[in-house]
Amino acid sequence: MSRNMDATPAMDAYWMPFTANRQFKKSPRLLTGADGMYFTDDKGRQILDGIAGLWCVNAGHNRPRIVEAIQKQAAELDFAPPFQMGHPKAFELAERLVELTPAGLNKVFYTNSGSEAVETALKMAIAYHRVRGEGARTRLIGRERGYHGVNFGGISVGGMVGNRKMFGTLLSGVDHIRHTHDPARNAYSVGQPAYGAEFANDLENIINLHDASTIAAVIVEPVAGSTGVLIPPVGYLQRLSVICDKHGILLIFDEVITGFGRTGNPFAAQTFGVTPDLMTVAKGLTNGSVPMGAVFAKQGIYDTFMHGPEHVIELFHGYTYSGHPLACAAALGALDTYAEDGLLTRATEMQGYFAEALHSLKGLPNVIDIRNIGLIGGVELSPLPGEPAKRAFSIFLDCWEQGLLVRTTGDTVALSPPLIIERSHIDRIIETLRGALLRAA
Ligand code: PXG
Ligand code: PLP
Repeated sequence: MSRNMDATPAMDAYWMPFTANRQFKKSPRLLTGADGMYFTDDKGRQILDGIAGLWCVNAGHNRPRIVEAIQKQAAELDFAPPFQMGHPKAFELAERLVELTPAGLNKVFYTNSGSEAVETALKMAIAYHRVRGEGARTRLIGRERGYHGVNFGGISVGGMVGNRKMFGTLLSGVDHIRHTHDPARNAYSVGQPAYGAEFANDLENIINLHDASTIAAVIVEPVAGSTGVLIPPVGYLQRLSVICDKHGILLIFDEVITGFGRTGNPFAAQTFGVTPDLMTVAKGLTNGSVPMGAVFAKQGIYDTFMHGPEHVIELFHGYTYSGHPLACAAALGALDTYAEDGLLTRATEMQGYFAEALHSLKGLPNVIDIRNIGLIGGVELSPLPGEPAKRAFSIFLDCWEQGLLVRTTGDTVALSPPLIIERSHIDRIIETLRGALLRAA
């Protein structure tokens, strides 16, 4: 049976992720092409990409080096088993990546997504302590409003209620520190908010409750993205790191969103001057082109596992597609593109203009806070009474009609444009958003 490829496709069978399926299927938004800063939709409209796809297409869409690398790799080596075997690009990529990471984070473990990177990091942390003879360190500490993907470990340490409440009892032995969002003191901060380093002391309270000898790791996003763009207060991450070090607890930074230039450096760890013990990435690793994630580990963590008979597998963990040849080729193409265009530090150049434009939305109807760092922006709206998230979603729909893609989470509109963005694009994003906010009033 043939299908009419020009018409809207049948939509019954596909159960869409994180989507209001029934509403979408009544009024679909279909993307059919992309280039640079723009998507093309099925009606031939150009849509300005205000969110780098989903915080991932950092170099813009369809970059030639990445496209060619994928095409060439597919024709050369489609798949290589990753267990007890290797292929050259997996090693080459790891060497290239550890040139970019903060000093000390020089081992790379491949996954296929941010969610898998998170599971991997959590398992590494628990196993590391066990191998060292501290097998009682099994507790994992996350943070309220954290997002660490959608697998069981990630939603257990995560702190987004909607992502947790439907899924039973989750992992046991997990606790949470408070989030750092404090609009009473920090509303409309430009860049890092001044107040709230003391939120890190929550970790001391948790240690007092459970004892450090039971705690394996703490995981936080340096900048919480999915929960509505929460920027770490000045001194907060430093304090968290000091407390972890004092008590032998591993610090995990989840840099799935912040990695690969988003905050003005290759990694947010560099922007904030704090090096974690483990660091998860995904998204920008391949410029969003082929699914891939990774965990970076400190040398000492890797070395801890490298004991015992040499023929024995040191870490019983891995994915069929860990270090997939297409993903490695795409990532190498992405790193070349980032280097050639200077993109991993470009947010530093653009953030001043971006911040000023974003904060010009202050005072518009229903705007209650504006937050920014690097090329990340958040505009928080007051919720419609009794209908949380609806106001922001209506802004999203209006922007889409005007040819701009933004992202909303709760009642926050999030921006994370490709790092190739020019001032004229920033102007258009902000003016479109301004119009939508005025129309929604
Ligand atoms: N950790 C963090 C910090 C993330 O932002 C993940 C883990 C999971 O990655 P995968 O590749 O498994 O999705 C993410 C993903 C949004 C949004 O709208 C953000 C993500 C995913 C979906 C939506 O903010 N980030
Ligand atoms: N389920 C079954 C039955 C499998 O055989 C495998 C892998 O061999 C998996 C799940 C895990 O798949 P992946 O390695 O792609 O995560």
